[in-house]
Amino acid sequence: MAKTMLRNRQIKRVAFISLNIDEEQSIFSALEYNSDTRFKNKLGVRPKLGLEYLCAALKKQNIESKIYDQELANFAPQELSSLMQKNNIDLVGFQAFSLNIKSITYFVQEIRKNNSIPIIAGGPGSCHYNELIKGGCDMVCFGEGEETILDIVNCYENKIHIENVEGIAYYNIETKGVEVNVPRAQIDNLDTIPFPLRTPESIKKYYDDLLYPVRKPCLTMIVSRGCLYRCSYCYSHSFWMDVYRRRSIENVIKEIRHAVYNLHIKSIEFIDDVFAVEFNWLKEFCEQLENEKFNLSWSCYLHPLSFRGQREEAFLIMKRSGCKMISFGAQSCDIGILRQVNRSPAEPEELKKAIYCAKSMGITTVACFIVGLPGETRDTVQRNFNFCLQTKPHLVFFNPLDVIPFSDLDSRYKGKAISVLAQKEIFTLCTKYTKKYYFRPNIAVRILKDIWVKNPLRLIKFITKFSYLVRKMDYSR
Ligand code: B12
Repeated sequence: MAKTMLRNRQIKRVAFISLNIDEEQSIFSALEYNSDTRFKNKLGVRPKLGLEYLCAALKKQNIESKIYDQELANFAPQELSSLMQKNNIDLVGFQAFSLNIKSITYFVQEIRKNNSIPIIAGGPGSCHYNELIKGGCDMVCFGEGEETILDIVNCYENKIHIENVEGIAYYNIETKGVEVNVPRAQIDNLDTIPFPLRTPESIKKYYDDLLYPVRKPCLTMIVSRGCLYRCSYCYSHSFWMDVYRRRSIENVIKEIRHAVYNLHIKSIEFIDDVFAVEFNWLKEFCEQLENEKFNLSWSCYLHPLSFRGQREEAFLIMKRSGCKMISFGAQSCDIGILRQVNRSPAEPEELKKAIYCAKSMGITTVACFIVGLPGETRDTVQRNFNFCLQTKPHLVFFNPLDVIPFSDLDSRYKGKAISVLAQKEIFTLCTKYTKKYYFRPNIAVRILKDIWVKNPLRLIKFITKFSYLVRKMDYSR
């Protein structure tokens, strides 16, 4: 626990920390290995968009901030602690995921050894606020952070009382307990939020070798917050309080224009849970993007039911405006499983049509499956694999189910077994089917052809990295 409330100080420099989500990698490997050996074969490192938004909010108040990304720099806890001291940091903010809570508390304790500065956390892992505060964080921010971070700064500068900072939990030094303040209303108009803070240099450091159809430098962007779906294994809809908000087309185009002319980007990865959602918005957006003649390529995530009924028209306008790759969150093709996770039994048929439709237009397709959902058996996984062999998406992923704390699935099963498959078998099946898919000569040739057509310069890199990773792949490690 934090021992004192470190108020009455000026906050001039803020450090946001993004740790690896793998605890062992985050704490122990960072101590043992240097970054070159550990990150050589990573397929990609994405910008931390949520933190870039926070940096922009602070910049508007003339507060300097910097993102320390462990995926790029591989700092050990002691190193980070010294950096905070050396760089005269006044406030440290960790981005929390359920999977890195322990690492955060380890880093917090290390930072506290050399620095008497406030340490806060926020992000999707904020639901673990008790653990974070008991682990040494002074405050935890719930939900979106652009307004809260400014109030937090004001609180440390004694301009606002801690009890009046909406949307946080904090350690009360008087009661020695954790207090939870009233929630903060979500920002009504997303267009009022400053664009994420990026620089040409920061963009160059990030890459995703799987996104082979798009050219670098690539930017991640979102056009909405929240998700209209309520999939039981996902935490996104809860995090965004079951509200879906979208930016105006003008606002998105303005951000793109700025990125094209000032950051010289060549492509965009839209990382909304489900991109666009409404056909009319999509149509207008794509038309405006095409008219601007930015010559950008882009990718996005869609639901199997996205633009059902108008799919052909939707994919065509997407393609015309530069869409090169669509990832579908398939999760399962078994109707019983889909029903159990609050998804529609119509999905497998619709997904099939979506994959065929996108491929016929020359758009690269990706299908992602989760192995281990309720009702999963060896047979259902085999059937998902058969579905892939039949529809032949360019890339296919079989990921083991990670039960996200506080998700609907977590509350329903409360630590009990979710399917008849043991964890080890789930890992084995994911490894086996991923390898089986890519080792099929017709599948491998199809991917290589697609790269050759869309981005031949990526061919050698993709082959070396991807084949290494598929060969070495073992989810159980
Ligand atoms: C795109 C995406 C990815 C992408 C890119 C992530 C990235 N680095 O940008 C990829 C595929 C790489 C990815 C990876 C992972 N993801 Co992800 N991802 C998302 C997704 C769909 C959007 C994230 C996003 O950009 N949101 C938009 C920005 C604006 O919001 P934000 O990041 O949450 O930030 C805001 C607030 O959270 C807050 N905030 C954030 N950090 C901090 C810190 C402080 C100090 C403060 C005050 C506030 C604050 O302020 C920000 C601005 O408002 C979300 C679902 C969703 N819609 O949120 C899942 C989601 C966040 N991911 C999730 C998970 C589990 C992961 C992985 C751990 C998966 C894994 N097992 O590897 C990794 C973690 C990797 C990492 N370190 O980033 C979960 C998190 C659940 C949880 N409780 O931990 C989510 C909610 C989806 C789900 N399955 O339920 N992800």
